[in-house]
Amino acid sequence: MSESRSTRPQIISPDTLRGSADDRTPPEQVLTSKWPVLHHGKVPTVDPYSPDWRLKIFGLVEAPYELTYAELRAMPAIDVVCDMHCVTHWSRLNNVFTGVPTRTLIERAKPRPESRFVMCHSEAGFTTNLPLQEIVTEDCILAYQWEGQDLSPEHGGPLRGLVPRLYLWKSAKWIRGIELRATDAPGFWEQSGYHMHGDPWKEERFGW
Ligand SMILES: Nc1nc2c(c(=O)[nH]1)N[C@H]1C(S)=C(S)[C@@H](COP(=O)(O)O)O[C@H]1N2
Ligand SMILES: [Mo]
Repeated sequence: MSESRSTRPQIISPDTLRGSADDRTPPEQVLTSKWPVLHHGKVPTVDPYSPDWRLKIFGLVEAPYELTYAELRAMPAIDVVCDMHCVTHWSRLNNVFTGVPTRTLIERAKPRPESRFVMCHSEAGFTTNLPLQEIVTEDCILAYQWEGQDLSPEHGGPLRGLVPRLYLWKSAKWIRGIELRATDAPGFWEQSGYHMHGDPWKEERFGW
């Protein structure tokens, strides 16, 4: 029988080290042990092994490229231990996600020096924007597993962004691309008034 314990490197997201559960709960958030499902629109049907599924890293880079899902799954992965905070006031502590570090994926495309922001692109046109520096911290991954199981379609499977230090709307489900940019622009929720940055500790919920 094979050993099921993970031998992957484990990264602890720094906000999980703030102390007690209370200390780890940002202002005006309520803890839940369930994992709510939240998104705009229908859960897309995605076959990541179909010939047209590709993950694209593009935009203001020297070397844009695409990966098949099999190529992505073959890359070195890490486990990230993190807390999740949704702007609708629920937080869930102690999650373990597995995936490929976003920093590795982005560095491979050789961002031009003017690149300072990213736009994440998902199925059905969903987007979310972030400062480049926020998506290359060591606890950011493109995740395909949660607690050792492949992510369910409801939670963004086959692949989602994970940016644990910011509100969860910055963690794009069903992600298909990361675009490097010189300037910031509002993504899907940001166009309806959500914050451009989204730090839960500063309650950057709305307005920009
Ligand atoms: N593609 C896509 N990703 C998305 C969203 C969405 O509407 N579409 N909503 C975001 C919001 S507001 C939250 S709180 C989280 C919820 O993730 P969960 O359903 O896995 O809890 O997904 C984020 N990612
Ligand atoms: Mo959210």
